[in-house]
Amino acid sequence: MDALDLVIRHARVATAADTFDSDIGIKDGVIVMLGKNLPKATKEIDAAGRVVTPGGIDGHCHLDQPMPPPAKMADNFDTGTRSAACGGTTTVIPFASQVKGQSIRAAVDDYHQRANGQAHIDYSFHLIVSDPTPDVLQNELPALIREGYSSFKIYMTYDDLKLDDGQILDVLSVARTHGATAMIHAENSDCIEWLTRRLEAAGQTAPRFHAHSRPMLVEREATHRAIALSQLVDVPILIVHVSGREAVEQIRWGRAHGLKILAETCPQYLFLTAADLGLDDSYLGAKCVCSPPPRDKANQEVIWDGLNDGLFTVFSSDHAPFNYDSPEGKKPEGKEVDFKYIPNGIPGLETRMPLLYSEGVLGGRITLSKFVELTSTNAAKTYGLHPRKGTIAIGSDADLVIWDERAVTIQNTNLHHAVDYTPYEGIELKAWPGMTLLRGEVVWDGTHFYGQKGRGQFLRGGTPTITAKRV
Ligand code: DUC
Ligand code: ZN
Ligand code: ZN
Repeated sequence: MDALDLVIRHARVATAADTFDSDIGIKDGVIVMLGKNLPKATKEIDAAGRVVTPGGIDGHCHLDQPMPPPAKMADNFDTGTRSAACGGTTTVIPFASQVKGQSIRAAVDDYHQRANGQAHIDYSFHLIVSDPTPDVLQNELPALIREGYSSFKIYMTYDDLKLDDGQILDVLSVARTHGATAMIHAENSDCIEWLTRRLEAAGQTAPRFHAHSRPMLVEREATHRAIALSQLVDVPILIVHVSGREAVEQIRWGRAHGLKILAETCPQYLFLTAADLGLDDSYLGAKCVCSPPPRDKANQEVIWDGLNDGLFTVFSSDHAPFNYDSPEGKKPEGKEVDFKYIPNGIPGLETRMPLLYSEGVLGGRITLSKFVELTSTNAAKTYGLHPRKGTIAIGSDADLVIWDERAVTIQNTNLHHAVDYTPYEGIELKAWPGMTLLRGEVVWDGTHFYGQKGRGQFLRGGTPTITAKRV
């Protein structure tokens, strides 16, 4: 064989299965050798004493997704993937979102235009199905699944996106027949509307009341219903962005009954609480308005337990980037508005991996292998990207993170997204990616970002290779 392009020496390699000491030999962007004393390569990196994990896969993030005006996402594929890379993520899966009345194909074509030549890291697409017409169900979706758009999100809330139970059953049937992964946003829409009307009537419209309009009960009820709908169709589902105990209990119940319920959670449910939406009527709480809302400290512990014991299969950011001080963001048309008009979502692509590595692995809450499983391997398996992505193995893409265990304080000025705040400002971490490699090339060295728009490749999704285990 010709000389290796790159050897990473003396790495403490972590996969979802194992942790072992090895050199990593890379040729043409692919891992071709693992072992000690690998032959000399054109380029060498000494990773002595440092952990090397697979690059992160953020299986739930929103980039340059068309929004109802005046809202506009702050990150596009350029700034979003730049930020992801600097936080150790090498693949993102944002959403091609169908607008009601539009074909999904049109949404996919438009989304490719937005991504083409812009991404610094690899990317795949989920679909959002908001208008499951007969043509969508019988023709469009099956064709798109065959072409590698094999996962889609459906919503039980949000007027412009939500499906009723019959529509959900129709869409789940397509997922079953054609082997796609259905992700479900589980909150009861009618309860949210009813509570919102009551809060408005009482003049309770500050950002913090967003959390009051979406208590855990509304997530619990919808989670239970989603599980029942999945059981009726006999198809696996992935409940996304699970926030706390009540939804967790429903998922545990489903799993205990042998139902195929996968689950995702996000950093905001470990590191934020409803108090971050404000204790008074200050508008600053708008920065943390997301759905479901963050809960309380006790619920954070429930989420940690679920990460540790395998209830959660994936840990994603749900990065939904809106500037705080912007008429396109949290202040629509420049105004401090009632909570129901605040665009939902918080930024988190860059901080997802460091937060979980620092507080999870170094904080002694989860093992290194569990970290790899949650941030990379299981997303690759869920969306049909494994083993090309999501592991450190011969034949896999050389998407790698070399970790620096050092004190870092999260400050928005040091992040690389285009959002004017981070909800995690001031949190002290014990680690940050010292180097991120995409297919063998250094894209982040701990200080500098080596961007190359268009370096990121589009990845077709495939058949899931993960099953929900009893927990
Ligand atoms: N909730 C979502 O469902 N999507 C984006 C952001 C959010 O808060
Ligand atoms: Zn959602
Ligand atoms: Zn989302």
